[in-house]
Amino acid sequence: MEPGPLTLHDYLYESKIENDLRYLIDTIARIGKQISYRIKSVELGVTGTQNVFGEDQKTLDVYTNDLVKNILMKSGLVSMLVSEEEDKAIEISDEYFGKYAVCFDPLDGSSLIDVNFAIGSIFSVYKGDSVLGRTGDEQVAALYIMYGPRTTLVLTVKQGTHEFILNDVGEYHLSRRGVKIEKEGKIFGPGDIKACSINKKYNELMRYWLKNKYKLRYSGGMVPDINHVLMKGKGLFTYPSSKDNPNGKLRVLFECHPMALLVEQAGGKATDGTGKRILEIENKKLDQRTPIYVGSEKEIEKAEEIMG
Ligand code: AHM
Ligand code: MG
Repeated sequence: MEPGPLTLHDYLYESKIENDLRYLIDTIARIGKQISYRIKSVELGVTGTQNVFGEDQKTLDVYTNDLVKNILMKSGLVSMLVSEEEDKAIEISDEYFGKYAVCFDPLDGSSLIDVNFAIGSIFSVYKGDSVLGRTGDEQVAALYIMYGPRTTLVLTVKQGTHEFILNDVGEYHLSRRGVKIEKEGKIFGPGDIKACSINKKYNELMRYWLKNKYKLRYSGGMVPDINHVLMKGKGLFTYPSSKDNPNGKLRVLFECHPMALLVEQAGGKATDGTGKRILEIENKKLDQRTPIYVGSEKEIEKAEEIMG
């Protein structure tokens, strides 16, 4: 009999990572299945509650945050949990205390739920029981689960970046092994273009893309926008600083570090627009933000030259 396609479970086994990290990623993947199902079935709407950044939370935000929290805190695999939706780290009781610290954004791009655009859950994993004082380079794994027409899981355990597709019977199958980002690619995903009205350099960068006939691919969700760069294997995504957001909008722990690791593991670049690698940024506080430029090496260098 022909062997079936390689599953996430097979891949994790083959990668020879520590058993507990393997169980942790398997557990997160199972949570992703539940979220994927809920997105299709749950009643949408704003709950009236706000997250720590003063933004409205949708019903699904609350559901996904509670789901991730409740499953991981009792998994026996986690020592510390930090959610983008909460201002303090979630404590793990002694009986469940495990080996890994996990930062997560349970549902990134939640403002896109009501228009039925793709959204995603992002996870960043560190060994040990702390995340502050550490850099993105210290992550041992990063992944996102993207809920689009199909549900995909894109993972790195620092052995390249790989894509898995969730099939009808609830298995993740390896669909792309060793995703690669080329050095150049005329595709741009410009976050926060309203910043162009006051940020002259960002305005100039936008004009460069338009003049040089780059293709616009921007959905307003960081997960699908960076997923586009990864799966097409070229282009760039940017979210700059602006007068309103001097450090940009996107959070280091929950969004920038894990996405930067996935991009670098695919051979791309991830910087803050001034040449500093995102993965070298130290986690100083839970709600830290940074401007971000990710994608093809030469495109990032060009963007830095114009922004510099
Ligand atoms: P969220 O974590 O509150 O969902 O915000 C993050 C999202 C990113 O997915 C996206 O790149 C960015 O916000 C877009 O924000 P805006 O439309 O405000 O420029
Ligand atoms: Mg987010």
